[in-house]
Amino acid sequence: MRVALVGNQNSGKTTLFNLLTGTNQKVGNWPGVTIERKVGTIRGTDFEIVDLPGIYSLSPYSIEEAISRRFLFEENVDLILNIIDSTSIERSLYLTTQLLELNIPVLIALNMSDIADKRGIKIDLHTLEEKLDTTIISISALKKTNVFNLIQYIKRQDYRKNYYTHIYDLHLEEAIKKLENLNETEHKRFLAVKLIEKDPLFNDFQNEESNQIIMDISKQYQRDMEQIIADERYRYIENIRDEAVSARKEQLTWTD
Ligand code: GDP
Ligand code: MG
Ligand code: K
Repeated sequence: MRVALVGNQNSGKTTLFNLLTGTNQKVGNWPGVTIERKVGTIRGTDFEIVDLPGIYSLSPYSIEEAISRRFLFEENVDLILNIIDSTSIERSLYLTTQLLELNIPVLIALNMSDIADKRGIKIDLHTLEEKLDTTIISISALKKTNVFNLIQYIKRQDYRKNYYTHIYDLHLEEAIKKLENLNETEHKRFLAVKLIEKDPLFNDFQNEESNQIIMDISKQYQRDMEQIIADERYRYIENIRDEAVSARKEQLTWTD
């Protein structure tokens, strides 16, 4: 069993990693770069956990993103442990919407719950779980709150394993479905979205049929498809925020 710890910079990844592994960890570098690579074993299990570089997206634009993406694609990851800063859910969920498109279960650790509590930010976990179709556990890595519980969930593999939260409008979802049916890769939905975005790393997967589907969908929008996909992600995230998060107004940090 292999777990990948994924999240934004400063979401508390290293703090959580240290708690989950204790002294059972090795530090090195990712091949060819001087970015730290930590691997360990989760306490009370023989599950391997790898601390991936802090990222905001799975686009191909930075070394950190490329490392993370390659790892998730090629290294037989059984579970993505996605750590999120509860005080900036909106920013964090942008990455989450991409992780959910991979054919890998995602368990969310909603970190910094101590700060959220102090600021009066209230998050309806049940609604958030329903909306994202995934299992969410509120923790504070700093205060060690609920971390033992999190380990139990991982150990018992007690999390939702049905993927593919539908987040786009009807036309896009239709195009994605058609593209998914054209390929036999492991991460069909992720690939379908990347083809629509015209992500250069997936050029090899283009063919006549996929190009036709993408031309048809592009005609309907008349704008850059990568931007359309990003807009759709944000629209979905705003909707989730409106339904699942409440706070004293002056404490909200959505727009920074
Ligand atoms: P990383 O960049 O994702 O590895 O984040 P770190 O683990 O280095 O944490 C970034 C900062 O947030 C550090 O100062 C941590 O002590 C702090 N931090 C991490 N988790 C929590 C938490 O649950 N509550 C609070 N208040 N601070 C935290
Ligand atoms: Mg770190
Ligand atoms: K998934």
